[in-house]
Amino acid sequence: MDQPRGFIHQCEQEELHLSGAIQPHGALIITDSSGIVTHLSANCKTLLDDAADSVSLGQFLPAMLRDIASVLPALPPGGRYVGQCDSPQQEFDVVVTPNEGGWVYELYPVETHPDPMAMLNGVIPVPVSADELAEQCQSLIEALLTLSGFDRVLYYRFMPEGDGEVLAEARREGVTGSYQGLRFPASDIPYIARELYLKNPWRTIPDATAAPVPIFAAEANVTPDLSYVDLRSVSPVHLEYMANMGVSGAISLPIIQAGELDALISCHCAQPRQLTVSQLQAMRSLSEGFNLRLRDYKARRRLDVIDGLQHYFDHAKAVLMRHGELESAWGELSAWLMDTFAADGVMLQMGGEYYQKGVGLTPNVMQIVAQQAAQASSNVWISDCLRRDCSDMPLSEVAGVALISDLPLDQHHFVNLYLCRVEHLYEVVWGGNPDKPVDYREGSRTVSPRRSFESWIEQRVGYSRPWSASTRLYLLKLRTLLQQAKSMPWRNDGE
Ligand code: BLA
Repeated sequence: MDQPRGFIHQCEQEELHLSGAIQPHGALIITDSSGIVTHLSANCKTLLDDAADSVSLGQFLPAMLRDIASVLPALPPGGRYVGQCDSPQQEFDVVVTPNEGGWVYELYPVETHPDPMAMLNGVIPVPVSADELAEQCQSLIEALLTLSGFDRVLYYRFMPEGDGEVLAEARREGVTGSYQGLRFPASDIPYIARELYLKNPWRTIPDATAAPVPIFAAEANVTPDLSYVDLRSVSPVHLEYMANMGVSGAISLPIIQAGELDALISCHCAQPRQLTVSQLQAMRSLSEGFNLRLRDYKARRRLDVIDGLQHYFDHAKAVLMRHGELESAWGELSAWLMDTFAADGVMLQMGGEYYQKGVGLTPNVMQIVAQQAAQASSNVWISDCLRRDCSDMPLSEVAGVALISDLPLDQHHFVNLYLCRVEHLYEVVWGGNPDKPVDYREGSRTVSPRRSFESWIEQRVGYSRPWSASTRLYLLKLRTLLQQAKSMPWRNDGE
């Protein structure tokens, strides 16, 4: 397949975790396994020294952190310590994560400790319909808007091809402009950044205008891995993106389903705004509550589909039983297939022979599609845009195909079944021109993000209606059924 829309190689090159700097709203200390400091952020002196004893490279941790250090060995593997420490002058939120045998300490000076956990009351049931799910999603982001005191909260869901769509939005009174329903290209959040959001409970950028703070290392040339460090400094391209959106403060909360980044909850504030770790934890608890209900909802939907599968093919089975072979069943079977899969045509290729009902592919196009499908790991291949997914695709009446391939007919011949859909013109509304996700600065090879997020309408040409998410499952089941139809017990010859 072509690279997804908006994928920009240069954006994937930036090693975000090795930025060698942090944001200035906190301080960073890294120790080795024996508690000796190997790295320090340059602001440690100003942020900590007034409040505590001095901290230096090559020395033991300052006394104010030693109580915390003593409990760290009891953390479960990969666990994260979240707590507080204080000195006579200053309180700190402290987050500690394991790092190559040692530990990374993030210290955030705090004024007060609000009790945001008070928001987390009430048991919310697992939604049973898509409408209920949407309602809960809206309530979630409204609760997050209140809890965060931000201007705008968006629920941004990723689509299979990597682009994303704003499914829900909540705005503080008086905040104008809406992103609801808009789509954004994959390159707005490079894969390299998505990987980091899979590893962390949140990503905060309290002040996009603040200058980054370098990290000093005890040994020259040892750049620390900041994959698990929220203080990590922000990519310059993204800072520009935020400025273009009029955003100074941002929080992202990942929604992870089956190990994959399913959505990001993105919070915007026009003014810089920093929350305490306990406020972030409360936001995370709310989003995780929704995430669990989303998981249960998806699991229930999957079970419904699997249950339905038992009966879904009863008619096709009866037709195949009656005829005993594909060829003579084709008349009835093809009508059923077109109806069931909302196809405009269906083609069966058996060795050199073709059977067709409705619109179909020319032998040349069929070959191109089969070749493309052969590169996939499964015997089911689905495309809603052949022009995008197959190289050298000539003009074709068929825009989208769902294919069951390589069904063995006998030792030498295979059957391919093509479900075909014609072109269906529709509009997609983007937040800015997705074909221009970047502006190349004049005379420079560096990229900078697009400046406008005004709705930009794309007329989708060359696409069919999209195939539903369960099409793959249905086709795999159909493949098994067709395979059984060719084996003896199904045939009625001898009866
Ligand atoms: C990060 N881009 C992000 C993040 C979001 C977006 C949410 C996570 C960090 C954050 O919370 O701000 C994008 N924000 C959006 C989108 C919406 C939104 C789509 O509110 C929709 C309403 N960005 C570009 C280009 C590049 C790029 C062209 O537009 C690459 C050259 C990079 N985006 C980029 C990088 C990060 C990022 C590198 C990671 C920033 C970091 O964590 O340091």
